[in-house]
Amino acid sequence: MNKLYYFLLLIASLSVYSCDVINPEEDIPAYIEFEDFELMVNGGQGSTFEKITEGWIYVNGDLIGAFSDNKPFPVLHEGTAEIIVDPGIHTNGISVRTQIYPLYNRFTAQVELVKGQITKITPKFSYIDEAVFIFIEDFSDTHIFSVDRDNYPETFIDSTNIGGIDGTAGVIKLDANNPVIEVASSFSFSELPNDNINTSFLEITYKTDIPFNIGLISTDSYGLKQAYYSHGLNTKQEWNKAYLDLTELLASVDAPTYQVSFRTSLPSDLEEAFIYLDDIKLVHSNY
Ligand SMILES: [Ca+2]
Ligand SMILES: [Ca+2]
Repeated sequence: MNKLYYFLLLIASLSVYSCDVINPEEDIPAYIEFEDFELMVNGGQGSTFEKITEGWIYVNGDLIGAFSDNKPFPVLHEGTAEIIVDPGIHTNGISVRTQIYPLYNRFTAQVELVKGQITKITPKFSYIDEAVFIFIEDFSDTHIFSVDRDNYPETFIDSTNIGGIDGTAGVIKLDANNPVIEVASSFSFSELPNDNINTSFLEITYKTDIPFNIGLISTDSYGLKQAYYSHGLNTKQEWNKAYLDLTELLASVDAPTYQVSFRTSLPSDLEEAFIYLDDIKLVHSNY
């Protein structure tokens, strides 16, 4: 018994000793936690509502990884550190397609990191200086989505004051008598890049009872129109924001002008459905 006791004591003291060797004090990590991500806007850039899902963080030049908010993560740095955070989004509303949003600036800051402690930060992003806004539709006045392309005059985008994210919102109502909508912008836009280098995004804030499609209607030099419904968004009961990447579509179609359009139809198992839209921004870079 005594022998066993001393043997265990020896093991215990050895393991304490070896812990000190294997895990020297320097290896206790400091933690960083994103409390939130915020968008700052200037006049003419629409609302501050964003859907930044991850921050891609560098600490003193080392890429640590991509982290969502309210989840502390360890970093093996301490003291004053330079951090850079790039804004991660789910491109086209699809969670498996994460990328850094090219139209927002990266966030830089100096932070104090302390071993065993969580440093909380709220990265604040803004649009890059090279961002060009083709239009912003906030539904505060007569809106641009007035071209009715379906055979149902009763389906259109109306305005509503339902608790939106930014005042008045647009609303589409479908029911059994009026089950289809296809609307396009009354303006055609010609200044969109087709070089596949500058990026073009349609940002859209929405909540919807049913999936709907979003796309572009091109008009070629002979005046012929062609619809490309390149994107779809699924049912969302809470306000959500999607960043729809139009860059490749614009490069492949390469038409002189485009309208932005929406379409959907009522599924047969529903009696009615509502789609709410707001803060729609067509924005591209211009390097
Ligand atoms: Ca609004
Ligand atoms: Ca209609």
